[in-house]
Amino acid sequence: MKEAVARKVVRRKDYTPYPWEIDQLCLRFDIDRRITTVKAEIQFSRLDQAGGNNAIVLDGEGLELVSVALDGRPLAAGEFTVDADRLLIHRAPAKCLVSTEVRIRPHENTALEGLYPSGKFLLTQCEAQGFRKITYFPDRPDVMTRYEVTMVAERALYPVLLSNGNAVGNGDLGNGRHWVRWVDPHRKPSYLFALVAGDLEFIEDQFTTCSGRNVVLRVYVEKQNLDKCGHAMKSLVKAMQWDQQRFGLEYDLDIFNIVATDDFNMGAMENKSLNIFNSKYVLAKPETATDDDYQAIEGVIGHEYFHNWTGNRVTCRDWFQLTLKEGLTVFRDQEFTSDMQSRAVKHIRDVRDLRSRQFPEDAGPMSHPIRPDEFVAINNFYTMTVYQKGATIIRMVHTLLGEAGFQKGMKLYFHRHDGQAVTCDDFLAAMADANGVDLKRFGRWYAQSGTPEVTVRSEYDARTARYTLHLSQRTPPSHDQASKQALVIPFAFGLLTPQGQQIPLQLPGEPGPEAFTRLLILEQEQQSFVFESVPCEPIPSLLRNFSAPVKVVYDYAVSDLAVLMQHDPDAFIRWEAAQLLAQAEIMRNRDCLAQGVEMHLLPQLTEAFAALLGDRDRDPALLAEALMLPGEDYLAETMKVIDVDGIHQARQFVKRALVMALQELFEHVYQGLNQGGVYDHGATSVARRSLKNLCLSYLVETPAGVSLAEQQLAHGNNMTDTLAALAALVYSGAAAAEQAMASFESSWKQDPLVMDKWFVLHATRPGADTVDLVAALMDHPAFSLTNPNKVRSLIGAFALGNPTGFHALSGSGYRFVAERVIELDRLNPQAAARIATAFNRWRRYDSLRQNLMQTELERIAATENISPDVAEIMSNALGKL
Ligand code: 0A1
Ligand code: ZN
Repeated sequence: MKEAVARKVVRRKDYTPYPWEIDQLCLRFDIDRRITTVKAEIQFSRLDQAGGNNAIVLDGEGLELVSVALDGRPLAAGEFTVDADRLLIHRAPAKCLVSTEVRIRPHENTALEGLYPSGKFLLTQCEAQGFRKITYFPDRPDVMTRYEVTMVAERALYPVLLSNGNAVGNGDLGNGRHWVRWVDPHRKPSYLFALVAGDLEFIEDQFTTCSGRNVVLRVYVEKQNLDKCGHAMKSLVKAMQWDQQRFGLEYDLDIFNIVATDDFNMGAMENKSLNIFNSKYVLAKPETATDDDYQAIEGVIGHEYFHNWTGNRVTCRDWFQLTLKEGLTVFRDQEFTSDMQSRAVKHIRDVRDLRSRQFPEDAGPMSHPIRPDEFVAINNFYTMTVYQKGATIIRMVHTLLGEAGFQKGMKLYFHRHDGQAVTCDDFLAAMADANGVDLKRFGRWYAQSGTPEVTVRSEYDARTARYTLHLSQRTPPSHDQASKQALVIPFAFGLLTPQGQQIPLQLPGEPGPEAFTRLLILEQEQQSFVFESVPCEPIPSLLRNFSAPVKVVYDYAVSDLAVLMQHDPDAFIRWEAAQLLAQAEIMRNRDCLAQGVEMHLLPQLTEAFAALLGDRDRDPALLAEALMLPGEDYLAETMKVIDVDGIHQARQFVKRALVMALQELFEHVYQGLNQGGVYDHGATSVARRSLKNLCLSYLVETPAGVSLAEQQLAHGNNMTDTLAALAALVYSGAAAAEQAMASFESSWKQDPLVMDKWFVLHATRPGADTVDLVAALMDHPAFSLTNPNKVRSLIGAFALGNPTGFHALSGSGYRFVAERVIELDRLNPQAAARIATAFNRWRRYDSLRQNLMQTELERIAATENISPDVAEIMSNALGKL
């Protein structure tokens, strides 16, 4: 149901504390799919000494109020006011009990916030502001209290009744109904409340914490999925162990439950001891899940579990501080994955993701600092910036302080703030105080939006053997901030000889060289660094390990990139050099196209790729990353006016030309890795599969490669190989693709998560006519506009992951997506707003496309009753440069 509430701009500077403390909240749910009754008893104490009678303001949306009482006395009309988004009790004593009864209608809830149905069960989603759709309450993260929750329901339909904390009692009511009571001893904000009711089954394990607490671990799913929970459970145990070892953090209750649902707006939710997951991040078996799925499950399970300390025990004062818990928890889950898998591969993938999705966000109309200053719909701020850039900023703190210093800071943070709702400044203060350093200037990263550019110049004086590095920084103005300040940029740096040897680095005044990598701190607009005793004109190795979220501007000679790619000690730099070589070659060919010159491949890239493919000592997973051509979205960002078709054609050309030149090598590597055998998903096998399938993605451009893909499809015993072969066929436009897709569909039509992959492949097939297929697939029996996974896989993948389809010159892609945004907005504003961001970069295209997109933006914006979520995206996109 669409909200009737028109939201206004909320500003960080307007924060005021809630004037009441809440000692306890007792909830009683009478569960029914059509009408659920919620009774709440809230124990209030006034925080100031104001005495006398004060008003109490409670949030509430879409609730049918049955009664409200103060200290047991029903209130008469005139003693309270109810409007669309709150309940106001006019006069209340300094200590009082407010009792309310409301009715809600879960089966009408398609927004998937509050209490809603999924399959045959019911569940809740309260972050950020969903609790107010369940009962009247101060629904803000700085109001923390203890919860006692009683659920009553029909036993046959709802045998399992879960909430936060420990189950303390249950009983039968005789009439086919039963009840269960849960008490959570930890005070928590309302966004961490959860409830699940239905016919679910579970797998169980046990974990004994470092201080000897026995914890029961359960993963609840619908019956048909019981065979796909093992990996999630293993991941949970690993996460619990890792948090103890690396952060010294222990679990704090006797039970930890995970529930998987097919209907979820996001990845998962960290509700206290009752995590709720999109089934995409729980369910896996080799036949249905890819290696990437396995890794994502481990990462998301880790992420939600780690929130128990970074988010739940210490939470956010207000929603502007979202990155306090999210940036920090993403950093923690990245470290977890790095410790469990390959650190270098994880970092490279995160950088690729940041550059292709966060950098554009930071340069577009929704640009915001990791700690935003204002919002209309908070749900629009669960962004790449708050999460991924936020994590990179935590990573810089880690780089500056080192692991030991960072852990000291974390200890002090928990010591000071356990049980509190705090701010990003509190976090930085703990880090600074624990280490005796000043992070005030560093704190600008929280306040400033946009991606800084670091321009590099250098000179070498052979006579004095001195090398001078000049760094200057500039952050382009953004729509939200006209002028920018200099930031503290940790810039990891090294030098190589033209033969690829490392040069030890010595700064003036130092008795001798100290290291091969130096962490330079750029904090002024311009700074120069001199290195002594440099024996020859060196090659600079810039921003090793991607030590800051910046763009480096430096014009490398192609020959220098080849040296860096082969010899730099830093895996990120080797990868980056290969990417820069490929990027240069693609963009040069794009220019050829634009000038009507025939496209052609220069030998350097072929030589570089031949060297990579022939390198037997390299980790295959890293090789696969290096050989993957930069994505079209990333390349697009390098152009002033984005040439959608030119980029696509040039990238395709380079890919084909590479495999023509290196077919034997690609085949040799492919065959060497394609040895069949029993499937396992240990790190070595995963790495080998990733290189093998990367080779296949090139080879499929040749007739021989098409048959390899067909064979792999016929004989594959796992979804990684199957999907890679299928994708190769689809993206290369092979004639065999259609039949392969049809037979995949008939094998998997009953499995929603596998069908999502099938929808994505259809939706991302390049070409102006893909929109027709996408439109037709909306009628497919496996598709549903009310299911966010389906919407993301078909419409989202098309709008955000298919440049030549979405930006088709006829405008058909734009029109289709705009219509879906409008349609979806009536069901699920949060999901609609995400799709609507596909139009954000409209001003970066040619004038024809700009006009077409503007028309659609205006049409969406003018739609009657558009949600505040979509309205905010539209007004930013249209209003500001
Ligand atoms: N806190 C969750 C993300 C999340 C946010 C909003 C949701 O519903 C509107 C659901 C989940 C996380 O970081 O995993
Ligand atoms: Zn999170």
